Amino acid sequence: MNTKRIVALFAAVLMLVCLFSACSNQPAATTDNSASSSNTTNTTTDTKTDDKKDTTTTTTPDAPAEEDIETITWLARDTGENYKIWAEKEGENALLMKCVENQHKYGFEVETSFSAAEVYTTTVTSLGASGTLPQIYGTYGAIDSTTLVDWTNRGMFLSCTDVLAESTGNMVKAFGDDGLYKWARAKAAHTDGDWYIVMITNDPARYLVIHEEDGPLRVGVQLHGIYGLMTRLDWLESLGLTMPQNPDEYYEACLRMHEEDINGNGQKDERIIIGLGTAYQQQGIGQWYGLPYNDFFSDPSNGKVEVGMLYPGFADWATYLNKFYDHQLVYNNEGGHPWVEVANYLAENNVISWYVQANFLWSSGRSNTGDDNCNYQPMPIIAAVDGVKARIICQEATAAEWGISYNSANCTPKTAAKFTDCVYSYEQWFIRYYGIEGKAWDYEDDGVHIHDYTLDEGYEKGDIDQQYLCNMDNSWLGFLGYFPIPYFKDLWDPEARIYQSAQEAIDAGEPYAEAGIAREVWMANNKVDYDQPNWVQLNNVAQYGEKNINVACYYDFETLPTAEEAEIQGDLASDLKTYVQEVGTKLIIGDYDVANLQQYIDYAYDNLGLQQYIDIQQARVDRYMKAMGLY
Ligand SMILES: [Ca+2]
Repeated sequence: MNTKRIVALFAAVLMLVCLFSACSNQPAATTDNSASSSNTTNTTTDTKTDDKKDTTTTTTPDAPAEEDIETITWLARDTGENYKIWAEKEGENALLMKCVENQHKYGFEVETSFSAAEVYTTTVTSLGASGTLPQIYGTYGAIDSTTLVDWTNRGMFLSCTDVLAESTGNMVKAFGDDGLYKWARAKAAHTDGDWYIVMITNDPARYLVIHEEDGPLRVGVQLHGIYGLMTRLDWLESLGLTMPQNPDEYYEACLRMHEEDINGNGQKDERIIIGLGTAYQQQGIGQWYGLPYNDFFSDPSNGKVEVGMLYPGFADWATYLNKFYDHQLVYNNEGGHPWVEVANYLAENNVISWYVQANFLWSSGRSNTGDDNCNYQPMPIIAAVDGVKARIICQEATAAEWGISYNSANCTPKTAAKFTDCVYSYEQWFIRYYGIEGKAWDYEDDGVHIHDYTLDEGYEKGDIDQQYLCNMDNSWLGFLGYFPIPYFKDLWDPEARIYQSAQEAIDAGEPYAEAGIAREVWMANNKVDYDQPNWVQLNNVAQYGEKNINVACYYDFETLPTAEEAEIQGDLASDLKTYVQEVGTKLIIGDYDVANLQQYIDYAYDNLGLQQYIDIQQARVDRYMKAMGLY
C-alpha cells in the first residue's frame, strides 16, 4: 500500500467521521490508564543471557498474495488527528507503513473510521440502530454495560470461543486456556459461559505474585506498583526525627512540621493529603486500619467485596484523622485520585504525605516542589488495630479498561481471528516497544535479545529519525487508535519475569533490573547516595512478610452485570456510594459521632440497599473468580 492510498483512505475516513460524530474537534479524553501504562514505557532489556526464553517463535501465517488481502472495518475511539498527521508524511511514516505491512502478513488491511471518545457511545448506538456497525469496534469501557449485555444477549457479537478456534496462534498464546491473559478472558466472562470481548491489555514485562496467608492474589502486581505513605524525610531529619514507626509518632511528627513551619514560608500550612471528602479518602492511613482503598472493591486474594465502614478499624481510623482535621493537618475536599492531582498540590511545597507508588511521589516531589532537598520516602508498613492486618495497595500488573467485540452480522470468526492475531503479534510488539528494526534496534548476536539504539551511551534525541521510534510524538499508537495496540510487554519479551515473592525479586536485582539499569547508575543519574523508594518499599514488604499483609487492590476485577444486576446497581449506586463516603468524611470533620456509627450503618442497610448492592457486586466478582478457576 502506498502513501497516496493511505491519504485517500484517510479522506474517506474523514467523511465517515463527519457523518458519525459531528466532527468533534475536542481531543480524546485522557484515559485512566496513565497510572500503570506510564510505567511500562521505560522498561528495557539488559544484556543478561541467563534464563532467556525463545520468544521469537512467532505464529505469523505465510504471507498471502495481494488479492487475498481482506479489508476489515474498525471504528477507533479516537479523533484520528494524530493518525492524519502521520498518514500525510509521505516517505516519513515508516512506523505506520510497518503497521500496514504487519496487517498484510496476517491477510488483511484495516479500514479505520474515527469517533472521538466523547461521542463514541452515541456513534456506536446510532450505527447499531441503523444496522451499519463496522466489523470490529470498541465495546468494553466504550459503550455502557447495560447496552453491552443487551447486545450480547441478542447475539450481536461473535463468540470469542469460535474466534479463538480460528487463531493461528497469537490469540491462543494470549487468551487460550493456558494463555497469559486468562484474567482478561475471565473479566469478559458472560453468564452463558462464553465470552464476547477481547480486552486491550495494559501489562508490563515483569510482575510479582504476592502470596498472602490465604493464598496468592488473583493477578500479579507491578514491581514498581507498591504504594507507600510517602512522607517528607528531609523535613523529619531537619527536626532531628527519623521515619515514624506507628500512628502516634506520625501524628506528633506531622504536628511539629506544621507548628514549626517546616517549609519556612511563615504559615502553618503543612498538612497531609488523603483525598478527604472524595472516594479516595481511605487511601494511606486507611490501610493502617485495614480499610479497602475504594468501597465496593474486592479483596484481591479472596474476592470478598469490601466496604470500609463495615470494618472493625473504621471508627478508630476516623477518630485518628479527626485529630488531624482539628489541627488543620488535613483539609476537607482536597486531593482525590492520586495520579491525577499530585503535581498541583506538591507545587505549594507544603504536603507532608501522600499515598501513591513510591518512586512516583519521590520524583514528583523533586520536580514540582521547587525544593532541591525534597525527599519523599515510604513509611514502614503499619498495623494500627490489634487483630486487623496491615494493608498496602499493590497496583496490579494487568489491567484492561477497554475491549473490542466482533460484529456477528458482518464478521466471521476467521476474519476476527486474523485481526486479533495481528493485534497481539510479535511484529506489533516491536513497533509498540522498539520501533523499526535496523533503525531503532537490532537483535543481539543471540537472535533473541534486543539492542535498543536509543539506550546507547551518548544517544541524543534526534539522532534517530522519529518515524523509526516507538515513542514518536503525535503518536497514532494507542489503545484504540487507528489500529488497537495494547501494552503487552509480557507476551513476547525475552526478559519477561514472574517473581513469586518480594525477596526473590530483590535478589534478582529488582526493581532496578526491570528498567535495565544498575543501582549505582540509578544513583549517579539522580545524584543521590540512597536507593530508589521503590526498592525501599519492596524491601519493606519482604521484611514485613507478604503473609502478614492483607493487600488492597488498585483495579477491581469483576464480570459485567446481567441486565437485572445492572438495573438494580444503577438504581442504588449513586445515593449509596455518596452516603458511604459521607459517613467517613463527616466522622473525620466532626459532623458525625463515632458513638453512633452503627446507626449510620443501619441506615444504609435499611434505606439504601447496602446488602443488596454488595450481594450483586459479590456475584459479579464470584463469576470472575470462577472463570479464573480460583473459587
Ligand atoms: Ca509553612
